Amino acid sequence: MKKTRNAGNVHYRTCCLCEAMCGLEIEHSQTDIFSIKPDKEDLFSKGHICPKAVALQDIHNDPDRLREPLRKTAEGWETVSWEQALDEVAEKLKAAQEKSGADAVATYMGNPNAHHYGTLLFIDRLIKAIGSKNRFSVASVDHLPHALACTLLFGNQLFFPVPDIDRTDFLLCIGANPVVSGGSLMGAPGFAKRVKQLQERGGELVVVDPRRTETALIANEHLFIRPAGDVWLLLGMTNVLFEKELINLGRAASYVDGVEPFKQKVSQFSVDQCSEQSGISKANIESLTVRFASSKTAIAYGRVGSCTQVNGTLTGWLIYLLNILTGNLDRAGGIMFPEPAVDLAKLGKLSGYAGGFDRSRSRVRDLPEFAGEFPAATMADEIETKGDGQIKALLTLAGNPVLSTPNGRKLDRALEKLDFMVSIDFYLNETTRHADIILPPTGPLEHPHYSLGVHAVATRNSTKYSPALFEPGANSRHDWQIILELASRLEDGSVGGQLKNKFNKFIFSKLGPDGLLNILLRAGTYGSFNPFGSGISLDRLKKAPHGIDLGPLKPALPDKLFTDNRRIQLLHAVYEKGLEQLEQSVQEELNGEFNLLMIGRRGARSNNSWMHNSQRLVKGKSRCTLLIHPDNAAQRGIEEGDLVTVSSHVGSLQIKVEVSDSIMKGVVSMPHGWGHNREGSRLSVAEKKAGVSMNDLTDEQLVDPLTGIAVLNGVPVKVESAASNVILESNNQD
Ligand SMILES: Nc1nc2c(c(=O)[nH]1)N[C@H]1C(S)=C(S)[C@@H](COP(=O)(O)OP(=O)(O)OC[C@H]3O[C@@H](n4cnc5c(=O)[nH]c(N)nc54)[C@H](O)[C@@H]3O)O[C@H]1N2
Ligand SMILES: Nc1nc2c(c(=O)[nH]1)N[C@H]1C(S)=C(S)[C@@H](COP(=O)(O)OP(=O)(O)OC[C@H]3O[C@@H](n4cnc5c(=O)[nH]c(N)nc54)[C@H](O)[C@@H]3O)O[C@H]1N2
Ligand code: SF4
Ligand SMILES: [Mo]
Repeated sequence: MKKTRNAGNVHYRTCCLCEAMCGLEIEHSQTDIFSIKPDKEDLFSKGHICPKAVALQDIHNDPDRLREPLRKTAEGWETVSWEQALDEVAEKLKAAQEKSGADAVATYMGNPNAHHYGTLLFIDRLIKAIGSKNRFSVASVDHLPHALACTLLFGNQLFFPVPDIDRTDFLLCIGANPVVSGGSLMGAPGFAKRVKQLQERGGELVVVDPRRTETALIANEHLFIRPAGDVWLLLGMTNVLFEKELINLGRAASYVDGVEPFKQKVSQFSVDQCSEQSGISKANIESLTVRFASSKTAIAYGRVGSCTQVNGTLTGWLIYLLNILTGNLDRAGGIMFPEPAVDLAKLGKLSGYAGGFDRSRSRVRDLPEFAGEFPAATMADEIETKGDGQIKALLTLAGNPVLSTPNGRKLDRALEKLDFMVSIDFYLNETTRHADIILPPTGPLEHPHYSLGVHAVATRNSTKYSPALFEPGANSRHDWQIILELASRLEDGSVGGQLKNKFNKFIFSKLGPDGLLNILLRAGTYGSFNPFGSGISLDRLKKAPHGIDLGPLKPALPDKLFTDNRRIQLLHAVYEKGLEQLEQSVQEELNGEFNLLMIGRRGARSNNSWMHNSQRLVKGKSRCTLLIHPDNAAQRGIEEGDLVTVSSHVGSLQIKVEVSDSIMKGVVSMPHGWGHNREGSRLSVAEKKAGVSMNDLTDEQLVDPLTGIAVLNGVPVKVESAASNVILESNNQD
């Protein structure tokens, strides 16, 4: 049926998909969306938008999106009522714990949770009600090294210094591609435009990446770096700082400890050695350091490529140190701490989520806990290895670990061995197909939105509330409602416990996320409980559909530090150990079979693993390709568009190649989040453009041993022509 336009219905909201927090203008009727455009008046994003936001309507309308709880039976999936589904889930989880102990139930929390204030505000109750040590999340395939550094340096894993890109003179971008990603731990809509402004004011952007990325293309300089060589570049740079007496802590000198001991530790690495190991010439390391240190203001920034790699833990830390040693922490144009309307870091501290490291070890591989979680790279081991503490049941919440964690095939097999699995998710996908019960929450346009998590990492202070666009169906539940329903069914059954439980249930479900948000806004820096005052409150936000600007980032240290003594200690045991191990490590020559290093690549029309069911995003030629340097292609007799076999220590797959000198010699790149052709999923569009999963090649045993952060970049692989393979195989059969 042709849609008729009903002009006048315009809804403003913040896109919930990534950290750029773009303001959207959605033209709609009661049931249909006519258009999704940038909200030019949005005070934070100022008219920026990307193709993914337009696809929000496809998620909303997707016939494959689950709208009722599903239960797996021998004959296939059947729909069940919410009460029945929730009761059964609670019963099965309790049974697993009664039989095998509290740790028998594991949880895995995925990326979209970071964008849901309802989940962020209420998840603590479910975690505590389950009370298991076996907790996993996306942090250990994402930003764990940054979060650990923030814990150790600044006292809180949620207290991130963010690049003040609009006032800087120099931006050093290491292993991030914000032109495509929108910035991460750096909410930066319209990044390319902001780089142009930086260059117009005489500043520079330097990109360090094994691929000439979309961000590198607009940079003043791009340096190819050997995968995982960043730690050497950074050690080289800090050494040059010391040698050339360019250390200048500025105001931070009064609250930073450990500069001298740090100098001692790093001086054992010569700049020559650093150059050799990173693949960046000594002259380039020196020039970069001098330019960085002599810029009026400068930022060193790193993301996914800098931390999901074998030296990720040290790299994440050294990036912050480079800022501190050059006086760029907590000053305009450097890295600064946002002052959000609701302070996530303070909330985290209050509820016991400020960090904590190595307080326990994982059972099978002895990997350290961080912030109460074990590395996702060992989840399959904990399911498969018998003994006390073995995982028997699993709850996944907004996560697709089969496609997003290393050696996804191993996890895929392990999930089949569970006694029980429940997924809170609205897609029947590669992971949730293993569940016994799926509890689907409302879709992205059916609930209000407040960027509680993302305001905390934004490049400017602002606040905005978006109401729901569409009423959720009568038979649907929000994530937070599902979480609370499950929590109350799992909470302590003693008399005292029951009373507390009833009280909690009453308070929380009465207030809901909005009631709680209102209290937190009023209690926050910009809020007030005076009903006649002008302080920020939910009511005030509701009257400001384009958001409220709260100004540029402001200096906040040392007062806001979460460390016990309000000081920053540069050196910590884990980093000292890392430096010792690094000194002993000689870079292994890539010899024998697996002689290329594979890295990742995010695409503008892709959002991790879960938006490929939008025809609008996946149409056209496949973007799931392997990038290879012309020399490496020629050596293997491979040409543009050929199908090749890529193998690693754990698996092998076939993929088409793009031959290009935008990728460094010796390195290949493919995107993650593809591989949608698994039996039993229900993704009718994605299945036709399935692609292959990069994480069928990444190795779950390959982690940075300091923290267990997964190695998703710098994975040794072999690439050969699939055609020659076929001939070889048929030759063998002859
Ligand atoms: N379009 C789109 N946007 C997204 C997402 C998405 O899937 N699609 N995902 C969102 C999420 S969850 C996140 S966390 C952010 C991530 O945001 P970014 O980190 O900005 O995004 P990536 O594309 O992963 O960038 C990593 C870069 O590191 C490079 N790299 C790989 N290995 C190394 C190395 O050893 N050293 C160095 N120096 N560089 C290396 C890669 O070539 C790549 O360019 O993006 C968010 N935004
Ligand atoms: N090789 C490689 N692997 C990577 C990366 C890489 O760069 N390279 N990047 C890593 C990074 S940075 C990240 S963040 C992870 C992502 O890893 P995950 O979080 O495990 O995976 P996503 O693809 O984000 O899947 C999100 C899931 O949540 C569901 N979902 C979406 N919205 C909602 C909602 O509102 N409520 C609920 N309950 N469910 C929802 C989707 O259907 C999907 O199943 O992948 C990591 N894996
Ligand atoms: S850049 Fe991020 S926030 Fe902005 S429209 Fe795209 S997905 Fe949404
Ligand atoms: Mo991420």
